[in-house]
This record gives sequence, structure tokens and C-alpha cells, in this order.
Amino acid sequence: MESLEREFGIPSAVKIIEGIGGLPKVVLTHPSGSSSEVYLHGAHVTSWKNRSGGEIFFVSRESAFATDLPIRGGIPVIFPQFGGGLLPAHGFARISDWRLSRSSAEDGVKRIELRLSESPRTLAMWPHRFELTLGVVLAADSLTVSMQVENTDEQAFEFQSVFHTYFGVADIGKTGIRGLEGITYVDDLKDQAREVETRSTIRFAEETDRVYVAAPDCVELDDEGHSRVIRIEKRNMSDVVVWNPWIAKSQRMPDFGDDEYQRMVCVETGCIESRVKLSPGKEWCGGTIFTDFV
Ligand code: TA6
Repeated sequence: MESLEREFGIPSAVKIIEGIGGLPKVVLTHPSGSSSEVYLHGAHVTSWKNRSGGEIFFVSRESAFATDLPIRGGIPVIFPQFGGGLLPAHGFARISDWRLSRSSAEDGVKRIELRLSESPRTLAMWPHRFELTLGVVLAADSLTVSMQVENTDEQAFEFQSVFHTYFGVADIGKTGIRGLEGITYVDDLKDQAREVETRSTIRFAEETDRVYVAAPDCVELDDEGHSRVIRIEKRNMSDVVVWNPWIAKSQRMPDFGDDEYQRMVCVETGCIESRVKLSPGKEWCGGTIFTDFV
């Protein structure tokens, strides 16, 4: 930790300390009062507090903080696979230890970058060489997270990339998502059936697990219980996922409290339906800007 603090620490802006489970984390602080925390494990954003100190993200009280397990909450970085398949669920990026590569504090924003490239472990699962760069930028009323994927191999590869963001809400029963009306979604609870969203505001009264395909770049999360609206603006990311596990699935998840579905919702941004195809030497970059209209 000390060597990281010496190399990347910036007084009153960027600090590297020991987090839960002894895992190193970067704490970003902004003079407005906003702050954010990012674990090197999984390049995992676990906290974003607004200028009033209100926590926007959700992390389960049951979450593991261990090098071979994903953190349950915040922004899991999903790469190269979304969901189940040949690789570990949601890919290996979120259970890999990234390295801090840059920190800066200028123009009123605090910025860090973390990197991950192939290793014998990833090559054994996914035979491609790559370089991922995750950027986190904290401003007074926004947090911007970006992902760059570079193909450093001689062969093209395809990938899915998603920010699997968990938002904390006061009460799921007083929570709405706007901006997806008229968009086709794939319903994971109806055997991948495709339907069109008819509601201007999506509400929650049951397990919900949908991929909205080619969704608008801007959706809003209305956390009425906190009198808070979070704007979620994706860039070069085609799809939005809306997920709440509700009662039965919550009980099946060992790293999630049975009652916690009442205080969280996932609004995820990424490339799922259309995998990104990347030729050797080429780069892809996508990102999401989270803004809190306090
Ligand atoms: O994004 C929704 C989803 O795919 C759900 O189906 C649920 O499995 C969730 O991700 C959490 O997945 P995880 O592997 O983190 O338990």
C-alpha cells in the first residue's frame, strides 16, 4: 500500500488505503464533498457519495472481499463475457487484480486509471492477449467510468463489456426507471423472450431481469424515497440491463441479504446483444456518466 500511496497518492484528492479484507482501495475526494472508492480487485468501484455525503451505490452487507470472488455491489466490471458460458459467470475481469496506472487531480476533477492485461490464468480461459484500461473520474456532481479494450494479439477477438452497476434506493417500491419506453427487451425470466417496454416509468413488484437492446443513451433512475434522480448516460454502449432479484433469488444468493432487494436496483450499461469485434491492434472505448441531481 505504501509504495502505491507514494507513487499515486495526491494530497486531498487521491489516497490508497487498506480496504475490507485487507484489499487495497483508492479513495477519491472532491472539494465539493463528493467522494468515490475503487478497489484494485476487479477495478471495482464500491462507493460514490454525492456532495452531501449521500451514498449512491449499493454494496451487500454479505459481500465477499476476497481475491477469487466478485464484490456484490458497486460497479462490477464485466469482461469478456456477460452472464454464464465458457468463462466464469460475467467473465474474469471482476475477479482479477488490476494495477493502478495513473492518478491526477486537475481541472476540478480527480482521475485514476487501472489496467489489466492477459495472464497465464486468463489465457487458459480465453486465448487472447489484451490490455484493459478502466478510468474513473470524480467531479462535484458526477462520476464517469470508462473502459478501453485494446487487442494486443495477432488474431481478432469478440467480447461483451458491461458496467453492472448496483444503485442503492430507499425503497424499491418507490423507485422508477425512465427512458426505456418503446425499447425491445430480452426477458431472462421468460426464456429470452423479446418484448417491447410499454411503460414510461418502469416500476418493481417482482423479480426483473431484462436486457434492453439498442437502448437510448440516457436513462434516469428516480429514487423517490431519497428524493434523488440519477442520470445514467452511456457512451458507445448499446444496451441497458434492469435487474432486481426480488425475494426468491435474493434467498438463493449467499452474498446477498434476503431483504436487500428492497434497497437496490441494478441499471447496467454495456455491449451485450452485439458483441464487440476487435481486430489486432485496434481499440474500443465505452463509458458511462452518472450524474446526481441532488
Ligand atoms: O445482470 C443481471 C444478471 O445477469 C442476473 O441474471 C443475475 O445473475 C445478476 O446478473 C448477478 O449475477 P452474479 O454472477 O453477479 O451473481
